Amino acid sequence: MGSVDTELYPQASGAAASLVAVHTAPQPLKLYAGWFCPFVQRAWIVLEEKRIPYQYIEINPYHKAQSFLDLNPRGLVPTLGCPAGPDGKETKPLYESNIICEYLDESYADTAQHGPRLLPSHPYERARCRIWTDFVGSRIVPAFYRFCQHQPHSAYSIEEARAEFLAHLKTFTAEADAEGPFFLGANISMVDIALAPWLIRLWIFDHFKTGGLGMPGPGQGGQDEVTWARWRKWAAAVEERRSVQETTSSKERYIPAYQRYADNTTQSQVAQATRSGQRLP
Ligand SMILES: N[C@@H](CCC(=O)N[C@@H](CS)C(=O)NCC(=O)O)C(=O)O
Repeated sequence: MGSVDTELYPQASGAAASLVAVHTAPQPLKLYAGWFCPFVQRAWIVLEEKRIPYQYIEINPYHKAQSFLDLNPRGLVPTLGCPAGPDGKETKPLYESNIICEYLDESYADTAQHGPRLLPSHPYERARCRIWTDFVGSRIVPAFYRFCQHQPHSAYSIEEARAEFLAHLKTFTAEADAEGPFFLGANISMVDIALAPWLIRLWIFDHFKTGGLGMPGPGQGGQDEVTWARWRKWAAAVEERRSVQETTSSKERYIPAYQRYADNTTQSQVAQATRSGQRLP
């Protein structure tokens, strides 16, 4: 059953291929990645935002090599190989995209070298940043897959899946700083990065799903017009970001990968969890 997923296109393409090409040389910090993976893209965006030296290593996580399982028993990308030991020569693994992102922000904290921190320094702001990063992972991302994997025989309707997804985006946007353009204000932060990979994949609903994404266009938001206008401002700022664009592959390579989600045939752990109503891996 897993074979459908092992046939994925083997490497990054488009802008992401150019970025990979300049990150193939060995480095103490290693990103074990799948070019197609939105969770990987979070960590990859952080590496780029903070101008951290790293080596990009392409993995097909649906075809788990023992050497990869030795690093991450969950067998998921992203996995980060971190310099460890007294001389930094040992490599120790980390996984879970949001945790990797925080680790990178903390380890490369010199703002002169690595730019503004991605987690605010004030404890209250930092906690708020975590609430909404968690909201992305616990509400928006699961609703994205329920909508994407909806089938005519699903126990819920596509209208329900769409409404749930859009409602979560609205709740998120209503909490954003009024001016922005980013969630916390003028600077990009962890919250923006947590959602960016799914933002740039929203086209898949118009491409694959009857009725499409269904987000109201300019002037069509009714009583939610202000919120949707704020969403568009946020979305434009994130989509234009160099780190987001350069970690994105060509659309035609994503189409077969997401076809499997849209047809609900993929055996990825994310898809299986979605199908059985369980928490995402
Ligand atoms: N919670 C994990 C999820 C990572 C994840 O699901 N990655 C997918 C690729 S997009 C994967 O490695 N899947 C392998 C599998 O499903 O067996 C994270 O945030 O890093």
